[in-house]
Amino acid sequence: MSEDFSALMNAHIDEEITNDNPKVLIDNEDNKYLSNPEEGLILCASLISNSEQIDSHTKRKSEIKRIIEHDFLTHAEQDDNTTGAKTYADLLKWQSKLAEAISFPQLEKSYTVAVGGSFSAGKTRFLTTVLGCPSLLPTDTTPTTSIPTYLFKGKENSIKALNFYGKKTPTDEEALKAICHSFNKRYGVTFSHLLQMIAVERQEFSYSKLIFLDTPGYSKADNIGDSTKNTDENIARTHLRSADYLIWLVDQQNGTVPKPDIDFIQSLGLQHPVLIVISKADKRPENLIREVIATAKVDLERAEINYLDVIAYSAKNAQEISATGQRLNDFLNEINQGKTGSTLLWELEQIFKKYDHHYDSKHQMLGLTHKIINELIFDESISQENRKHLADINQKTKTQLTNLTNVTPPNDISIKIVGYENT
Ligand SMILES: Nc1nc2c(ncn2[C@@H]2O[C@H](COP(=O)(O)OP(=O)(O)OP(=O)(O)O)[C@@H](O)[C@H]2O)c(=O)[nH]1
Ligand SMILES: [Mg+2]
Repeated sequence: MSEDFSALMNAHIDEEITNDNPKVLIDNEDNKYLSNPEEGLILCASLISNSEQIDSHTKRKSEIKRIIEHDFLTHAEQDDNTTGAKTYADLLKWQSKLAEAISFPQLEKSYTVAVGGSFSAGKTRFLTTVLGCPSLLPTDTTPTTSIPTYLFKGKENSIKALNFYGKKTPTDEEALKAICHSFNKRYGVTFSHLLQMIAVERQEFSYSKLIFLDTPGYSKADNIGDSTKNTDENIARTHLRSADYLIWLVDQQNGTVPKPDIDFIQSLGLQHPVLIVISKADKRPENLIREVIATAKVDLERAEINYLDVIAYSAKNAQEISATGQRLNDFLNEINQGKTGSTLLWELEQIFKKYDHHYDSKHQMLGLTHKIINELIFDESISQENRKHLADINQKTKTQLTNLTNVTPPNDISIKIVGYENT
């Protein structure tokens, strides 16, 4: 057996946590969820539990799930609409967006600004500093934020962890440190497969009409492998794609925006130009930081990235280095407008419009064939035998046209999802 294969087969032994495993012993951090195992257990139990009550929202969500997974799939299977698979994938994405909007209604009222970058680029510290609460979230030199964290100004000070069953658990800063960091350090467990998001609401945050999103570093070493898994890279990509605006952080030690970052940004297909921030600017003299900014601009232009600007920022000193020294603030004030309304209905309409397009063009094509054959049948130069063939073909075309009109119109499915006709 080759060395590599043997290592692979014994991977579970390497990872096993025993009393001798230093992973268990290294962390003596003063966190009540670690020092008091019962508190830790209560927190874990509540994070993993299913929603206790089936409220009207939960019922409606499962109804929509049934319509998409049963009604739509049955319809698509009986039909030859080649866009069925794509439409189904789009509907599933839409469904999870809807679930997020139901659990977290603020998302539909405000624009989201996501902060992305490689692991330990300084995303969390940057965001909490810009929002005026520097020590709110855990930051560290080891990977920390595996769960997308939404931060927004609101009427109360609260932290809620939302699991994949839709259950919200009110938590505190200490619990957040345990979830994002200490449990991992002590026991080697992460919660990213259980928690879909953490929502942090604070009265004192700046920018009342924006929702900020702190994402996991996309480039953690343990992400390499199965691209279908819910790795930090996939979590980051999904959330960064759905955000309205993106701020991308690059640690100043890179000297420019590294190629993997450029590739990742390009893969997001952004709707708005990205603001690039060279982070930890206090670690280099200002003139060298300005050189990094200039190099980054050249490299971004060469890669044809649509960027708003490149600035540098020190979260340690809460200070920006740029042409005006105010670029970040100006940008955030400019987009701090609030949304006029939810776009979910519109998005659903677009999904079905593309699906319907297949029927419209097929209808047109069959109609045209029918018309042309009709004209040919009456052409005197056509032999009796050919006329009979044409009549057969015409009959088939007619049947196809009738069948097309009889297929459950997809419109019915969209009405079922929405609960009324969305015109
Ligand atoms: N000197 C200095 N250190 C910083 C600055 N910003 C972040 N750091 C440090 O860099 C390390 C990583 O910071 P985080 O904010 O946790 O980085 P992150 O990008 O959120 O990390 P992950 O979520 O693990 O990907 C921490 O030790 C921070 O204290 C800065 O502006 N100056
Ligand atoms: Mg972080």
